[in-house]
Amino acid sequence: MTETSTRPRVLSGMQPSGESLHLGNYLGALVNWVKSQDDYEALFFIPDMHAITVPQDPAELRERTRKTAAQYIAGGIDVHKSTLFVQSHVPEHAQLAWVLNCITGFGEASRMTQFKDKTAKGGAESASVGLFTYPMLMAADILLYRPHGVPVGDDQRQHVELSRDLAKRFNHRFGETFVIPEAFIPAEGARIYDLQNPTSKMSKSASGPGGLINLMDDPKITAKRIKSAVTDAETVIAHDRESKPGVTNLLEILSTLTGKPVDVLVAEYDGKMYGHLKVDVADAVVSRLEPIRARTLELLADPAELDRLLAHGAAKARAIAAGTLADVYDKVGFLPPLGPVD
Ligand code: AQP
Repeated sequence: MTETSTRPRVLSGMQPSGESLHLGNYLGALVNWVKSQDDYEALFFIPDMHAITVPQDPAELRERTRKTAAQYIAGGIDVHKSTLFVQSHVPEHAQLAWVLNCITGFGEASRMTQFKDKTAKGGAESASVGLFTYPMLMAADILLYRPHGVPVGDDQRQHVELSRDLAKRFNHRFGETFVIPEAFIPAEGARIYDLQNPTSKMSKSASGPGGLINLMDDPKITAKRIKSAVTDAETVIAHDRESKPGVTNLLEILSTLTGKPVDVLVAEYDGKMYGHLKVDVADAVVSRLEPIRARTLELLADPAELDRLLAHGAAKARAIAAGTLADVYDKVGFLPPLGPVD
């Protein structure tokens, strides 16, 4: 047993599906991950198998997987404290996902809103079966490590709920196996909205370039996008998600970055113009993201070292995952394979 194994465990991941993580990924997830490292035994992974639920260019995917790992580290993940690995390096994820697929109802899987959202444009008929079964792979990602908490943004609440249901169902049918995980959703930053369409969440795949703040963008572009954010025809700086979604999003971003409660900010901006708020948000975002961007570029300059860190993380992850999978295979009644035979 390692010294860290006495602490409760958390696990989370972010898809390498874009050129960069965005501000929603950072404030909704990464900031919380970094905080969790002292109190929890933390595992963070790059879900490349989730990324291929929609078409990916193979060379780009490999590059983005490294880039995502570098952004985790640059954003504060300490590989000496936490386990950092790539999902496809740990085959137990796919193996457990199959078992979970077999205890999930088709109707239950059909109720997952992310699948509905992601197929709203193109239609479900042309979506991959992998996109449909994504939540069961995510449940496998989580349950393999028997974590107590899963630090995610608000949009992942339903998927964590499914993981809980599947864990309870499996335990009930086959005997105590999985820990029932909690979603750890931050009080602030849980949902960052698109700058041009502030009623939709900021998203790598769904947001147009003007709506996104990427960790890897040039700071000048970041500042320009914030200054061009959609607000409303009024002039009062107030927090109201229904009638002032654009201003509310900017206030929430500033509050999360500065630690000042939104009502304190609203009082400070009394009588000021939207332009003042935008300049302050742009300064706060740029000064937080710029060092992360610079460190990411440094890390990417040595891909062999990144690959070495990821291989080390995968070995640590497999040591846990293999034990859970063996337990699951035994409980569902799979015949254990003999070792090598003559
Ligand atoms: N807008 C957001 N606000 C707060 N948190 C967010 N997260 C994502 N968008 C926001 C959180 O980031 C983590 C990783 O998400 P992901 O990349 O694995 O998948 P996602 O949630 O589907 O993110 P995107 O940007 O929408 O990616 P695409 O477009 O590729 O699907 C999760 O914890 C999520 O809650």
